[in-house]
Amino acid sequence: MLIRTPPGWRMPEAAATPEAIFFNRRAFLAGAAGLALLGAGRTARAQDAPAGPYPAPRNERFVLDRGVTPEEINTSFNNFYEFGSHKRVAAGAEALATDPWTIKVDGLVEQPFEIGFDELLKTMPLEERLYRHRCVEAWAMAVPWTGFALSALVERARPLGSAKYVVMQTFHDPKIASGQRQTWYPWPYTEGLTMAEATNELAFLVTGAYGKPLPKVMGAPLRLAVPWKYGFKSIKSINRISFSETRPTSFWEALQPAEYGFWANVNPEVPHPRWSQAAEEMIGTGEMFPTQIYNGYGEFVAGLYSGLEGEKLFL
Ligand SMILES: Nc1nc2c(c(=O)[nH]1)N[C@H]1C(S)=C(S)[C@@H](COP(=O)(O)O)O[C@H]1N2
Ligand SMILES: [Mo]
Repeated sequence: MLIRTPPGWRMPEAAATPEAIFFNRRAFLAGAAGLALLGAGRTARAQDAPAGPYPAPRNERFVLDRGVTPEEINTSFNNFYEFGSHKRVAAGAEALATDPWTIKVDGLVEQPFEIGFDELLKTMPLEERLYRHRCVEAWAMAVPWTGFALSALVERARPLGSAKYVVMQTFHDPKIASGQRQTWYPWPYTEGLTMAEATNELAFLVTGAYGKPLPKVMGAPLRLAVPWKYGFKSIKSINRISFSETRPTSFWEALQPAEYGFWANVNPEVPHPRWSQAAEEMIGTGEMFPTQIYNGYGEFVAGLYSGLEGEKLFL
């Protein structure tokens, strides 16, 4: 059930201020207002610029064939079942406490450990990447993510040779997440990748979007982006990363194995029982594009699947 974009969301091109211009204008206004208020008492405003690593330098290797989805669309049309099985989950997601946040790294590693999100942010090589995202419901978006390669965290975890899969989990807290009171769902949300997928350069752990920290509804403080797979693989609000010898059963696979498999690679020729995958609609603008194999990222990932033709690689 693709939810149609309400006409009110559609913005004239001119109203969609590119983020870079917006930031500059805001910084200018903040600086000007600050100077006016503080008078001669302070010599520089630079020290009051927002702290932290945003915006991070852009990795130009990843280019888009379409416009970036407007930020306000991206934070008002979401899948985050912890906060309900509809798209208007942003207000509910504000209940999630993301600071402080700890990520547990365990399973088949030399030494299990916990790491604070702040520590990750300070020590991982942050960059911005423009990625497309393709939901199995046949909608798509294009997002400037900030984050770091999942491979960098895998390296830091020092997995044992016996590890074959990386398993990621979301928090479980039914007190604040109304969706988690629906006990027939297999909480916590779980996803997994093979080690080869997790260490592919496209696999990205996201800490920010649109040059800012990630909004809660988009999966703060840490979510995955694996753009060659259907969107449900890109797990949000990760608090545990485990290494395992056995293939995990992911959230949607546990619910509907015939509809949502482990691999879930995008393929326009393999329809979902309820949605053709031949084309996609960009949220916000309603533009239609033909869907591409591996969502257009075949040059990065197609090689991961040679020899696996017997697997149910798509859906
Ligand atoms: N923990 C968690 N992660 C999740 C989901 C979810 O319900 N819970 N939904 C998935 C689906 S189906 C999609 S399409 C994307 C949506 O990401 P967005 O809301 O940032 O667009 O998140 C994915 N990650
Ligand atoms: Mo999705």
